[in-house]
Amino acid sequence: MKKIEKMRFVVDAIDVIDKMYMNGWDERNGGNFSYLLTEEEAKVFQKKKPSRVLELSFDASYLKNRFVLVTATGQFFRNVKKYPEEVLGIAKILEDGKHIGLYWGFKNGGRPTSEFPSHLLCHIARLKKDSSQRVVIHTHATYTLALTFLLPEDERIITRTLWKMCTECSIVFPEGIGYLPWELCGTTKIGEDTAKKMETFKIVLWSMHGVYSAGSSINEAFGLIETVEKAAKIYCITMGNRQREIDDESIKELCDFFRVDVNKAML
Ligand code: 2HA
Ligand code: ZN
Repeated sequence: MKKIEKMRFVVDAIDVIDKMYMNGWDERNGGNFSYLLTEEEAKVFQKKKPSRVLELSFDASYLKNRFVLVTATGQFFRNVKKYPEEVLGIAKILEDGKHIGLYWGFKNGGRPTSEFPSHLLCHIARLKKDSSQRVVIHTHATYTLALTFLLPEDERIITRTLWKMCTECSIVFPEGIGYLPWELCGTTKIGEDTAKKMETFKIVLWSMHGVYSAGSSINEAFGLIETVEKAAKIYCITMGNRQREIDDESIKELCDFFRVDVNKAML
């Protein structure tokens, strides 16, 4: 049998987690990641028994019998290449939706990230919209985080500001960007609030903390954060000195040409 850490989805997860660390986004144990396995990928684990069973603080029965690759609580992204079985693990949401079984990783008594409620609740919200959605990433992307100190707490203003910084933004996230005012992290409540935003947006800012993104693949979820981070960086480095920005007419023209359904409420 192929070693679990050599399976392609694990290799891709390790690669993107390391990349986020190298980007300077995930200091210490900052950030977390989750990926729902396909049926094919889950086959390896189907007949196995979990090494441990843990209780969940919320109902995840919508995801019952699904396997998820997720970062472990307290672990540092910096170590993912060297110690994948400590930084990552694979869990199954059990039949009752209230427990998970652990199948791989979570070495030395590890357990899923403190933000597991946000991850699973976001997966549920996104899956209800689109059955291809499988990845949720939380990271402390530097300029994106900085943006939450600079702009009013208004999704329309934040969305428009980003759309106007890079030509590709309105095409990559035409529904706009969600925003949550500061609240305590690691709770089921912030998970529910983030998931509510994910009913509309694929990307949600957590004020003075970081960002959550969802996608149908690791490339999509990560690419979305990269795009927002680039726009936030352009906003920050041109602050006080901008001679122009992309206007509303150009945004409409772009969305027409590339046939994307732009969120009219943001225009
Ligand atoms: O797990 O980023 O939001 C570390 C965090 C919590
Ligand atoms: Zn965080």
